[in-house]
Amino acid sequence: MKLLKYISFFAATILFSCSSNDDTPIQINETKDLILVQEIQNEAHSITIFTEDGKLEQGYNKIYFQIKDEEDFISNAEVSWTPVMHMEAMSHSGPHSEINKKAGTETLYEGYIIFQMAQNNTEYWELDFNYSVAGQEHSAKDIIEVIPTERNRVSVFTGSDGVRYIAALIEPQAPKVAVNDISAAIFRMENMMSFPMVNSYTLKLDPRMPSMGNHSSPNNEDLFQAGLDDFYHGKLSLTMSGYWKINLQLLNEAGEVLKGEEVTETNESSSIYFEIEF
Ligand SMILES: [Cu+2]
Repeated sequence: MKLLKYISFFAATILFSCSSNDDTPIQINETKDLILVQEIQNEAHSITIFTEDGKLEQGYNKIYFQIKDEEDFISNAEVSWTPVMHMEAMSHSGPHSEINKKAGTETLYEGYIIFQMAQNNTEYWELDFNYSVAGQEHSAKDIIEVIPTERNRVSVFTGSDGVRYIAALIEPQAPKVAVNDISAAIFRMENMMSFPMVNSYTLKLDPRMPSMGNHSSPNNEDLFQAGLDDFYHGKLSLTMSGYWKINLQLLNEAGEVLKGEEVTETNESSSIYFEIEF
């Protein structure tokens, strides 16, 4: 009789935990490959921010978030965001995408931000959200942590045309000994808060291994906008693992070099580059 009681207790427990799981299947499914970065709250909602590795770093960051009230996920918000770096002498933003709902999900919003600088002891980034839910305007903001990267994934420079540019490496995220797909985004700095994407340029690449006589690799292809998206796409050939310096030259639509130098016997590296180590 006692045994039967135990069994029915277990059965009830299992039944209960199954039905309580059913209340939150969306959360479990839609963020299961992501890691929580931070939660930002206001009077009505909490915004939970995720990335693939749980970090925000200098350079390109693909970012996901959910908005929820006390009970439920908000799946139909119109959202915009602005990253702002508060520096000692001034504040500025960085290149950032619009926000879209991730295809095939109910609760996940997605976008990207390029942090052209990391935080330091006295200067920090803040992320501001503005959004509307059923015609009601809301905002939320908080300080975020933007850590420096060991290798250079973003380059900020002034072109021979006097324009300030930002070039950010997007992929490869996991480089291999192979011909890798490489992509990058290029922006110009219109002012401290506005960074439109630059179109119809060329980003020439010349990957080198400085530790091994500065050797290059065959079958690289320069980066162009291929028409699939606004990013620049090319091929990056890595013939062995280790540290590679990806020397760059930025050319405008007329083919004029705006920044960067060819690598030669006497010139070991370009003044603009990305770095990869794997
Ligand atoms: Cu800054």
